[in-house]
Amino acid sequence: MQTTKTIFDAKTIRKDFPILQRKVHGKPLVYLDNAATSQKPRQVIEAIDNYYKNSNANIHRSIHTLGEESTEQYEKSHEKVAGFINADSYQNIVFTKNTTESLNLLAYSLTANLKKGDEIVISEMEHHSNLVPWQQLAKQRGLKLNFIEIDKEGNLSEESINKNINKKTKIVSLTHISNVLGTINPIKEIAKIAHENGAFMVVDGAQSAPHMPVDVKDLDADFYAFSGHKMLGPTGIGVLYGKKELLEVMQPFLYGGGMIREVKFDNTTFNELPWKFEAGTMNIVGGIGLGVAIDYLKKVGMKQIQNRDKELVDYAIEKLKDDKDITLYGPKERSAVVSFNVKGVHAHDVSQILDSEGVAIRAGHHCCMPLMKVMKIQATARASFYLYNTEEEVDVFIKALEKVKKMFS
Ligand code: 7TS
Repeated sequence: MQTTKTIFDAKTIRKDFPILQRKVHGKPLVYLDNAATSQKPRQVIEAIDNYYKNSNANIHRSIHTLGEESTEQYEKSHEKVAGFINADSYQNIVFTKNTTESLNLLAYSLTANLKKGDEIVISEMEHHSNLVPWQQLAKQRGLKLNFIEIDKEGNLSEESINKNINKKTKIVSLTHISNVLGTINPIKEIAKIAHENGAFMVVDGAQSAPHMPVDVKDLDADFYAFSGHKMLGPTGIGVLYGKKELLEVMQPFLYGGGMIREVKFDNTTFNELPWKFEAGTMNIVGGIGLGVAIDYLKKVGMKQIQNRDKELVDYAIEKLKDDKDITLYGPKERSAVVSFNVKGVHAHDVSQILDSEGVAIRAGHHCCMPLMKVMKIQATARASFYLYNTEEEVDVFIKALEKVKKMFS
């Protein structure tokens, strides 16, 4: 049997990312802030350039060559996204601005029938974009927002899952992977519990779509939200996957051009899926760029990317775990994220000193202020990896941390 195994070579992959050639403060850039946004390969950059140079036109309206080329490319991207997460068709794929907008869309459109006292379940580790929309909705509509607790290691507590999801629960909305702890949540098992209780399962896939193979059918997610910019695509393009029968009955989130079938002075009928949810001129080039990013990720292989992330994260943790000046956060089994603090040094100072060595990490609350409160800390420093990172870069990062410790000793 012929094998189609791709040989993973970060050094070759790096050549596709022009930005990785640049220097910061005279040092080679070591980009370890991938959980915030990924860098872009030249294939994506060139596709954007090529689109504006050759095919730019609005979609779904003009019957001229450019209009048709543009529409075809944009629609094709929906198909690519559907294939990437094993959705049935492009009709399950709504393009949005980002994960945040996808989740807000749900907070508006999925909740029309909720009554006072109905419950929504999220967790203590949610990003603000999977917390604030539900919290504000709960306040406005008299709903109850419950939080699944995390255990000491940084996993969702099984006991708390079972306690919080019950017959009063209408929506369970959880992150697949924590952007702070790297925890990989057992979504498939939780979706089963949600469904047994008659609730919808919403998944925040901002950190999982870029880093692991995702099969929305296997997860049995009712909705799955993610952002193009964290997975080699451009900023300003995001995705909301939804089961067709649910999207069909949901009211649109935004009204206007493009999302209609027929408008009369006193009534409007809406377009078919997914266009019903894509009002106004969309981020056409962003959608096309995301399609090219997906081509790139598929060529490398999501399973291989997941394995490579694990190699890098294990390598970094192995170097940090016995250091008495470093506190590490998060479970052993994790995605490509290492959150930590250096004894006696604020995370922002850690980040600033690392930057002087060319190393880009993020420091702060990572848009998870309630999680910081649970962990009884103000902030963490966070290194996050992706397919173009190397062990040599991890070594530079570790060496830069030595400088931090020396400066503060
Ligand atoms: N959900 C999770 C789990 C995230 O990590 C992020 C972004 C979002 C939602 C929001 O994505 P957006 O594309 O709509 O902004 N996380 C981060 C981060 O960890 N650092 O910067 C952004």
